[in-house]
Amino acid sequence: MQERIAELRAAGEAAVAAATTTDELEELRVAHLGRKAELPNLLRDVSKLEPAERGIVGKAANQARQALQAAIDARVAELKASELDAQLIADRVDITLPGKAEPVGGLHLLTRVRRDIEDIFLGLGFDIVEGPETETVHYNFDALNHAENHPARDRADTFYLAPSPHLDGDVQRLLRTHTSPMQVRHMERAEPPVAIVVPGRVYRPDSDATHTPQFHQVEGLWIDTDTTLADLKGVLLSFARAIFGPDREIRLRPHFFPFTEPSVEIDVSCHLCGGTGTLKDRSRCPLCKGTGWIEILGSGMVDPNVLAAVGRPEFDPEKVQGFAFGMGIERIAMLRYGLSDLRPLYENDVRLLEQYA
Ligand code: 2U9
Repeated sequence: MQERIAELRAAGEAAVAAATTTDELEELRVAHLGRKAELPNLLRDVSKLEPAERGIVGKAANQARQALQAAIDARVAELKASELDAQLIADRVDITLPGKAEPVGGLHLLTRVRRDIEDIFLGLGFDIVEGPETETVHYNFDALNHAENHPARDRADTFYLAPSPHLDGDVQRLLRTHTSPMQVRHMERAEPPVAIVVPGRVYRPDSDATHTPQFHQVEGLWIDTDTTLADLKGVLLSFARAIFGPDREIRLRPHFFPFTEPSVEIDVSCHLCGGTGTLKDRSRCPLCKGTGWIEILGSGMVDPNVLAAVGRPEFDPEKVQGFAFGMGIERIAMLRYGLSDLRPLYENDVRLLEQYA
C-alpha cells in the first residue's frame, strides 16, 4: 500500500513539474486529488485496513496528498506570474505611435501660406522675427524715410491711437501700416550681416474685395557689405519659383517706395497660362488679364537714409548696403488659390477652408 502511495505521489509530482499552463494544472488537480482520484479514495478506505496499518498508511497518504497539493499551488503561482508577463508583453501599446483617428480641423489658408513663405526664406538663410502691432510714428514713418507730407501719414490712411499717458506720455501711437518698423528695431540691436523676414498683421483703413482693414504682410531685409540688386533678383526668383512653380520667371519694373532706392515691383510669369496671356482654348487668361505677368511684391535697395536713421556705426550706409521687400500674404493666397474676393477668408465659414484642405 505504501509503495502505491509513493508511486502515486511521484507520478503526480512529475506531471505537475511538466505542466506548462494553469489550465493543465487544474486538470491534474482533478485527476490526482479529485473525488474520483486514487489517492483520496485510498485515504477514504484507510478505515477498512488493519488497525496496525491504519496509522502508517493514513499518514503516508495524507502527506502525499498535501505534498501534491503544495506542488500544484507552487506551480500555479509560478505559471500565473509568467502568464501575466506574457499577457503584458502581448498587450503592449506603443504610445509613441501616431493616433489612428482621422485628423480633425486644419490650418487656415492664410496660416498655410504664411508658413510656406516662412519656410522658403528659412531655406534661403533668413531668420524670422516678429514685432509689436502698435507702433510709434517714429518707427512706422520717420525712420523709414517717409516725407512729412507722405499720403500714408494722413489721418484717413492710418489708424492713429488715442494717446496713452500711462504708456509713453504724448508720443503718438498707431496701428502699424506695415511690418517695416520691426526691421528698424532689429537693426538697433543686431550686428550685420542681417537677413530677416518679418511676418505679421498690419492695418490700413481700406475695404473692398481685395483689401481688408486688417491684413498680413511678410517683409524681408538683407544687409551686408556687398549685397546688391543681383542678390535681390536671385532671392526673389527663388521665392517665386518655390511658391508658384519651378517654371516661373520674374521681371523687375521701376517703381517708387520711400524706404528703397532704386525701387522695383516684381512680377511673376502667370502660372495659369504659363506666361502666354492666353488659355488653351485661346481665351484671354483671367488671372494675368492677358499680360502673362502678375505683380507679386515690391522691393528695392534700402535707402541710405533708412540705414543712417538707425544711428549706429555698424549700419553706416557708407559701409553696408542691402535690399528689402514686402508682400501681402492675402494677395499671395488669392493668386495661389484663385480667389477673387479675400473677404471670405475672414468670415470663418468652414466650407471655404474645407475646399482647399
Ligand atoms: C526697411 C527698409 C526697407 C520694405 C518694402 C515694399 C517694398 C512693398 C508692399 C507690398 C504689398 C506692401 O503689403 S503691401 O501693400 N510693400 O512694396 N516693402 S520695399 O522695405 C523696407 C522695409 C524696412 C528698414
